[in-house]
Amino acid sequence: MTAEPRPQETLANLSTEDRRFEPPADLAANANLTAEAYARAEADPEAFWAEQAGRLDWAQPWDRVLDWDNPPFAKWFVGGRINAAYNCVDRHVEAGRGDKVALHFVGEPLGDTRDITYAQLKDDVSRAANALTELGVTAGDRVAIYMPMIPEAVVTMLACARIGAPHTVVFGGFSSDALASRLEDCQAKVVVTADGGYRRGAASALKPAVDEAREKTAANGHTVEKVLVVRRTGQDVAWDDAVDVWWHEAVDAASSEHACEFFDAEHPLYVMYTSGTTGKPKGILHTTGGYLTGAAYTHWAIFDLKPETDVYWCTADIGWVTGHSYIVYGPLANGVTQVLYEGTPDSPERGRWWDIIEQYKVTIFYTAPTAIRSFMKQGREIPDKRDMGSLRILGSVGEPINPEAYIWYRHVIGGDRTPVVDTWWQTETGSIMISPLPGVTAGKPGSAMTPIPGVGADVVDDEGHPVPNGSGGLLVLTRPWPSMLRTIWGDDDRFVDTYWSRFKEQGYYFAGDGAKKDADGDLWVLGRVDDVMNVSGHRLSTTEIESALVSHPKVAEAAVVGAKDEDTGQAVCAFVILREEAGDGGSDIVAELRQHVRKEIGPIATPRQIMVVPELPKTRSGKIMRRLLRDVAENREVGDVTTLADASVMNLISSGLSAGK
Ligand code: 6R9
Repeated sequence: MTAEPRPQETLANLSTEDRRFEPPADLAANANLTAEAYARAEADPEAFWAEQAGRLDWAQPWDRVLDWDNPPFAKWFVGGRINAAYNCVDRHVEAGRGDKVALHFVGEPLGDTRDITYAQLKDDVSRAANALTELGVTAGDRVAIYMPMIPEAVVTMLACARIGAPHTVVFGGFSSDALASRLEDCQAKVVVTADGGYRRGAASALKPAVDEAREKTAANGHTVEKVLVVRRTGQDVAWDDAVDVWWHEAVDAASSEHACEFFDAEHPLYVMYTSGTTGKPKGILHTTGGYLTGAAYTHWAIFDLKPETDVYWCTADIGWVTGHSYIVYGPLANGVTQVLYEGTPDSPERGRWWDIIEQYKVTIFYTAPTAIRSFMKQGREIPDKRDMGSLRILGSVGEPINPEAYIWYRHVIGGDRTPVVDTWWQTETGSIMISPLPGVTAGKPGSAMTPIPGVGADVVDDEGHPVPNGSGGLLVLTRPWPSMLRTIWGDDDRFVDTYWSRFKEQGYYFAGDGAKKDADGDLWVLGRVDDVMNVSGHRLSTTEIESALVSHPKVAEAAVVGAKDEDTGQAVCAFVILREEAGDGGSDIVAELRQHVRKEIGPIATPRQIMVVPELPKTRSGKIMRRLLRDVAENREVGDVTTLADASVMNLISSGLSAGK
């Protein structure tokens, strides 16, 4: 049954959420995947995955779908030969779709737009492939990419794939230290960068960080041989003739003819570093055939993609896995037209995203809950001024989406026409694993619902037994899947330890997330297990309490951490940002919010402390860095802030707190 949308102020939390949204009838009638796919995939997963691999063009077909003889080291589509760039570009041109727009590039400066067709993209990728070869890159060499969200970043990734050189994209907001450690870990031979990029109306520099990182790696004995530099902002850059090469000289002069070589299905495609909770970042290795199969299939199935008519937009950065699978590899393998946006959501003004949707008539939109909540904070007047009637499917990724944010997204952005697909996956999984299907599933706000056809997932207890409906436990994937990580770069032992040792006996992949099954057996991801608190022996989810806080009409955003407590083991500490219209919240705001959580979840969840703050510390991919908030809550010196999108946020929080005391 489709529930009436309720106003955003309505109280709701994960425990009492009972709204359901059926798929729109016309979408269901024309859906790419229907309910029958679940049983078919379950009956013979390998046959199902082989069918999905058939979406791609192979130079040589595989002789074996899965080699799982030496678990957890998987080989998919054994013996097959394929080129990822050929599949993302050439084959569309060869099929007569060369004039179709691949990328509607929207730069941050107003009016800085460029449409790039598949035929142009093919020429650009070929030129870049020739230029990289000229710089000495051969199959197997690693190329680091440290760039803003501009077409050249996409072109470089595909050029690397085309010549079999695994890329490692390092987010442009990362520091030179973070860049240096990644360059060293994967021994990158070449770095592709830009002089800078645009952020919030100003040019910010990138090249100096590359210079610094190169010095640091040199001091540790690793030489980056060449740096290829795109001129984006025109700002002054230091130049070393022996190393630095301008893109507009090397690439523009290169030939647009490039015969592509086909590689083994298991040839490394890329390494993506994840921000591990502690210690050295993990270089997650993805290979070609299986990864591309997973990205193309899920993008087609979960967004019900109609490549002829859809205009797709994913707001992720390509420095994040979502940008890899759902800007570059999935959408381009599927030949859709998409928007590529360089900037921030609110520059030069707050309606920028909605203007882009209106202008390009975007039909499928994929973003993160953190963005949705910040728009909620600004109020619906801004999106309401735009016509977003083109939208037909909305996606969410990156963290659990609170029911309130889901409802607002569906209601205000989607005009109540659009299913919301809450997609659970990880850098390690390569593609979406758990999600509703927009033409099949009656969505529940806040639930990622069920594993998609082909994927096996479950929630288990500490011994690895599936928990009954109505209970919580640990999220596992129960069988291998094509886009699974193959190892951690250079560290097979850590790969086995981190993901496969906890449920070794069962052979399950341990995702590191807590989850619960509701009465219907649908899955609710509760967040990282290290974000699950234990208060007086009770398991409490940070997400659940955050949801309760956000359901209060005065609260825009909330982050909850468990801080050490003498009495209860851990205590709940909450950081909240108030909605603009709530002003300072009034003198009783803290008591009011504590009472609210008490009422919503129960006395056990009542925060010991609630701190009203102007901002929350977030990574570039929008994840709240709870580790830093835990430092504040436990009165420690704040730890490493290098992966924060904006490192000054912690000062803002600390100074705000001391001023308020
Ligand atoms: C794609 C991506 C992975 C972690 C994952 C989980 C959280 C992602 C989620 C979600 C609840 C969702 N996560 N999607 N939690 N619901 N729909 O985000 O990859 O950066 O590797 O993060 O993000 O905790 O384990 P990555």
